[in-house]
Amino acid sequence: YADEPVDRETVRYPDGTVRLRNPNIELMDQDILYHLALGSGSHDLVEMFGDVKFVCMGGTPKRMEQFAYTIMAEIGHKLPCGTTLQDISQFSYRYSMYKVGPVLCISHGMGIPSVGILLHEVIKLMYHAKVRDPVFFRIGTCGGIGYEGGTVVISDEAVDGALRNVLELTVLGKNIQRPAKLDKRLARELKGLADPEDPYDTVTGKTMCTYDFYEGQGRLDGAFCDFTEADKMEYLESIHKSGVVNIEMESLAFAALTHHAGIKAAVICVTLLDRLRGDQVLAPKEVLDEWQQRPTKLVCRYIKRYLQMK
Ligand code: R2B
Ligand code: URA
Repeated sequence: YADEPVDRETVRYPDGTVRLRNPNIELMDQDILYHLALGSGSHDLVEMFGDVKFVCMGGTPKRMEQFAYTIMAEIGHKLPCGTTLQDISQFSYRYSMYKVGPVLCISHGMGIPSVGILLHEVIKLMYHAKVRDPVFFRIGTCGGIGYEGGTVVISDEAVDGALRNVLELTVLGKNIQRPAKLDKRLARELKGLADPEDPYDTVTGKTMCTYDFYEGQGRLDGAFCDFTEADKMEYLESIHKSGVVNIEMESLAFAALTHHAGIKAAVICVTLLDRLRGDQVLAPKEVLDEWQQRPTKLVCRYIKRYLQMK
């Protein structure tokens, strides 16, 4: 597969706006972003989204709505009197999208196929809206490998269940591979924003991304299980030795598709449990809710810094 760095001219116009690596799109009369309930013919996408700088994605609609309100307070963004935030993609009944000034907050659902479809449409949205050099974040949850629940993990690399650093996709009956690379500098900058006073650890490492939550993550508690506890522990210990610090289900597509588009991206997840100690997510709901705020704090700090520097 092509592993050369993405050449800027391939992915940007001279003014820094996103250029698509698909010649078909500019030849179309209109492009319908079906799963977002938006279209280049039906909406003025430049007017609606031209000022976007950050795209923040996370699994659930509720969490992304909460994140939108949090970032609104953090950056002091005001809504017109008497209005509330609207879910722009409400009528897709698939994903939810909120816009707070330069920040777009979108739910991506669970797993590589769901986040993959969304990324195709959001990257096209960046192109139609003529957005310049956007930065994408995934704010999520994961299982820790050797880290207790509540630890924040910044990914510096994404690998699949067999430790391969590529996203594999079957296209026209052939398997193609795209390198799953994240922006290491962005990961370092985020790590630098962790507060030593935080009552939890923030670590950086390799993230494993699987196609399943149960058997695919070596859980013994799915509806099916054809391996033993000893097999599971041998696998988890071996990936731990290879530098894997957490497991989740979207980073591979997130890293590969943003890298292919030349978009800077980072993945920040909170661990819900230490997989070396168990399989079930046992923490009470209020604790889980508080833990899930932790990755958002880093992203808020990053966005605020950027906006203050402008
Ligand atoms: C983390 O949490 C979800 C599974 O519970 C999945 O979307 C992921 O990556
Ligand atoms: N999300 C995952 O994908 N795995 C876990 O163990 C917890 C959250």
